[in-house]
Amino acid sequence: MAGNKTFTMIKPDAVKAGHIGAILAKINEAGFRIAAMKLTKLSPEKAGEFYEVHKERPFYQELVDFMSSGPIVAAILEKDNAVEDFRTLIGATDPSKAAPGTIRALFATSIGENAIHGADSDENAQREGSFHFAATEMF
Ligand code: IDP
Ligand code: MG
Repeated sequence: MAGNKTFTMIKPDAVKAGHIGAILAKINEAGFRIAAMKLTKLSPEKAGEFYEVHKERPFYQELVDFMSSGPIVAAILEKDNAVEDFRTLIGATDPSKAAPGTIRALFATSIGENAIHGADSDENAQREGSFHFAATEMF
């Protein structure tokens, strides 16, 4: 059975561009409840650890540099079928291939600086949520 929680980050490009409010509005309109949320900044070490699964990919260093370049909004979101429905809401990794109306189609500028992260499985949503939040910060 699909789980009801996912993990997201509004990435440094979208925070810098002033899109936090507009992105949260899309998330609310799509029926997600905010279970945890904070404005924070990843150190290069923490960004490297978060994206460890990609460490053999050619874009790894670029991704770590970008994700530690400025503040992000980290959040745990709740909804039935959360992981899959949130991936649909954010759209394809490459914004030029993202469906119209998706968060990446609206706010991303490139395949690297693509505005938002969404966990890709229930297992990763759990791992990524616990990476960012203590149990006392989850509601
Ligand atoms: P996803 O975020 O849609 O799940 P992944 O393949 O898991 O995409 O890649 C993680 C992140 O790495 C992407 O969101 C994007 O920021 C970055 N990324 C992915 N592919 C490229 C690329 O070809 N060049 C630069 N950055 C990339
Ligand atoms: Mg991914």
